[in-house]
Amino acid sequence: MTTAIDSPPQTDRHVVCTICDIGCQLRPVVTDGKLTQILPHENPLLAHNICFKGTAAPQIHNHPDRLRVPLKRAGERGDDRWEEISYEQAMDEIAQKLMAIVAAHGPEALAVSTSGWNTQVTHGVDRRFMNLLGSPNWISGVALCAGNTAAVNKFTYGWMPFPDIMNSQCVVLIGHNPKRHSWTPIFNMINLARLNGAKLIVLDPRVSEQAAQADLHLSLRAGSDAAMLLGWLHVIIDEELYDADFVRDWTVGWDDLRARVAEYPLERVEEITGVDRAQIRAAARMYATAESAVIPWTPITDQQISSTSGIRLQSILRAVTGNLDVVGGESLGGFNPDYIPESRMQFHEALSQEQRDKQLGSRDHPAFTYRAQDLLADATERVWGYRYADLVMGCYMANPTAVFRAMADGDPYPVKAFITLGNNTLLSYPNQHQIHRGLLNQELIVAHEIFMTPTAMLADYVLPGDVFSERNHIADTWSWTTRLTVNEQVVDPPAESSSTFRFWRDLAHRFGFGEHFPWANLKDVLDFRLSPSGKTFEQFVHDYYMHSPVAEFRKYERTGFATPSGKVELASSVLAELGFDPLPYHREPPAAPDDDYPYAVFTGVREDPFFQTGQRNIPVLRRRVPRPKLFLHPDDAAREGLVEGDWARLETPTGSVVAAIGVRDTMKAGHLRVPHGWWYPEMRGEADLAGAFISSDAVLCDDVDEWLDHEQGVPHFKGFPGRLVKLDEPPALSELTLNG
Ligand SMILES: Nc1nc2c(c(=O)[nH]1)N[C@H]1C(S)=C(S)[C@@H](COP(=O)(O)OP(=O)(O)OC[C@H]3O[C@@H](n4cnc5c(=O)[nH]c(N)nc54)[C@H](O)[C@@H]3O)O[C@H]1N2
Ligand SMILES: Nc1nc2c(c(=O)[nH]1)N[C@H]1C(S)=C(S)[C@@H](COP(=O)(O)OP(=O)(O)OC[C@H]3O[C@@H](n4cnc5c(=O)[nH]c(N)nc54)[C@H](O)[C@@H]3O)O[C@H]1N2
Ligand code: SF4
Ligand SMILES: [Mo]
Repeated sequence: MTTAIDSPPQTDRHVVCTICDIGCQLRPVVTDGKLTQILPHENPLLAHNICFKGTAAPQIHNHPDRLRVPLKRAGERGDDRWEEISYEQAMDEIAQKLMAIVAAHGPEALAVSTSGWNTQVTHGVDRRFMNLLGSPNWISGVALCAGNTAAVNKFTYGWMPFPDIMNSQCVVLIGHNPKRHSWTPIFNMINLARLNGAKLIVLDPRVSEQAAQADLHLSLRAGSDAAMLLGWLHVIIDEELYDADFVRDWTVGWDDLRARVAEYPLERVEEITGVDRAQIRAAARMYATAESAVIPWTPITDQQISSTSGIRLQSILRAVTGNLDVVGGESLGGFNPDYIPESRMQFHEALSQEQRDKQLGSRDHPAFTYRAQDLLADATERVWGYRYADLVMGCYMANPTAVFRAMADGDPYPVKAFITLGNNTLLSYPNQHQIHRGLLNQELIVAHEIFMTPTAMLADYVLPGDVFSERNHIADTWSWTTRLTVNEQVVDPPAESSSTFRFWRDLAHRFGFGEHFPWANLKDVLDFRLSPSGKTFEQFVHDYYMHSPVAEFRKYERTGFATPSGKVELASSVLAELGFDPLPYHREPPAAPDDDYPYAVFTGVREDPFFQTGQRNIPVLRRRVPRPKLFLHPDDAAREGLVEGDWARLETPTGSVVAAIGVRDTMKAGHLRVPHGWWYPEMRGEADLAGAFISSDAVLCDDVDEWLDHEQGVPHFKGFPGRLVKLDEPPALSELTLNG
């Protein structure tokens, strides 16, 4: 327990923390109109769901650098010089400029990038506005995290499952490494499952915290997950460890799958993954023979060159081992009948086929674009009652790389207006230099932010956002689960700060779309979305702090699966129709480590005190990790002449970063582990864009086509070649960064 207090302050209100994306429900303490403390929930099932980022919410929400008034660019783009203007003036000017761009280049010249994790309150109205306007070019961090998994899961069984970890007898973590201060609720669930006797299998190149306590740890080569899972299927088929009844009654493509899997005998899988075949066999047996088993979602296979196959293989394993929609397995929840889903709010039916066809990236890498997902519309309607199932926001996206190319080079058409909300775009996708070029080439950039980030510094208008203590919300895990969790506004937003909902509503009214935006504020939206329950937001908050319908298992026996065949598609008809291999496969990246670039680099490491690119400006958190560190094995460090605390430059053919060195015997030899999201808020005014190019992992990774996953076009963050150059002098950074 993090909060040790003798007599807890009383609070009867509820908030959902959005500092990271797992959404713990917490108790706010308000003193004199300010959020002064955050406490854990008293429900014993929720009481451990809090981390030190959550308890730092008062320091974040009351931070002196919070953006409070709309800003208009005063110097050159990126100069970070501003004029304060009124909200109404900002909205009028934004609307006028956007109208002119649409008139000149068409509605597709607007692209939007948003997180949705932290702004939470978009309610699909961003898509509603874009669909009414005619732009299909919406992108998000969810293209690299869970949203793309959702889109690919739908190919196999028509939904994105959520694992019933606590009731499961076996938990498989594919890299994913929840910790006490990283995705705390999932960490707690895994611990509970283990107390109940569950086995833990971890696939991770290094000995992660989860790997250290696993029953089986498979230290595979980075980026070889699809091959590993093909090996598991090989064992499961060979030894007949699958659920034969389920396979017979509920799947299509079994014979094709068997033939494909036969191409991956364990000798081959051992060679690709570097893991001993006896261990591969042991893990496959442990998973397939467990009474119940889960493979919780992992970002690791979202960010690889074989991403689509890696995700599909997890879906296939869940299905053929009989773990779909059973207790201790993977629930296919469906929409909560009491709440109008975001998919309905988005109004995709308003977007014409002509505009859908222009969605950037959909020709070459269609998996999470309309082109692929529309092939599931009839099945989705049949099973789930709506033609659109935008699970985890990730099912109708443009391809980020294609959007940044269009922004930078006007190819295949110009994108000239860019709106970014709760997303530090410059650092949050691959190929940062291309993103930068794209941003410099815009006629209009609007950033909706709570702090001045490097991305916001490049904007024409910066609008101040609210935070979770300042707005009403119901968290619905983006339709991933059926659970509804209450967040109440407990303080007023500072000065002119307001929600992303208000931004879209006020823009829509200026564009004449007012009839489709009848809600005055978030309470109205929540009343509308709760209307199927017969309750208003106020009544709902009075009656519940968390609410889920009673779970129904094996729903597919009643409805079939939401795929074109109504079955689990082991061979995907959607992928086949799009001209891709309908079966999963392993693909090697175009370049392996060699004499010039001897290491396999994997990026994206999460540090406990920060969420993604955020919080480096919060002293209580920054003190815990003052500088970026990249990690390597002692043998590699010795060869490079590096010791703990040295500084080095990591170079790839695409870019380079500097970071301090951490030597760890838990690292896998030949691999480098690089953190995500570093910039230096304290260097604002001293370094270009507050040091956004010094240590950001986004500069390292290329996104030319041969480095992208075929079907989705996502980049390969897990195992690209790099080399180290020791720095004789520490880099020119601040005292804080260098010495903590
Ligand atoms: N404190 C904190 N917590 C967070 C976040 C945060 O920013 N801060 N972010 C949240 C978000 S959005 C996400 S997506 C999650 C991500 O969190 P995790 O899923 O835990 O991801 P990472 O910490 O990047 O890496 C997890 C493990 O993957 C291993 N790994 C690297 N490459 C490979 C590979 O190719 N294959 C396999 N099998 N393993 C590999 C690494 O060695 C590492 O131990 O964390 C969430 N939790
Ligand atoms: N290069 C690279 N790119 C990545 C990853 C990686 O490892 N490397 N990881 C990927 C993953 S797993 C994920 S989940 C995504 C994450 O992508 P995002 O969730 O978009 O995370 P950030 O880009 O850090 O953007 C969060 C921004 O939102 C602001 N913010 C926080 N709360 C609020 C709010 O309430 N209102 C408003 N308006 N703004 C707010 C913060 O100040 C911060 O600047 O990135 C993906 N992109
Ligand atoms: S794990 Fe921490 S940061 Fe994430 S939602 Fe929970 S308290 Fe907030
Ligand atoms: Mo993520």
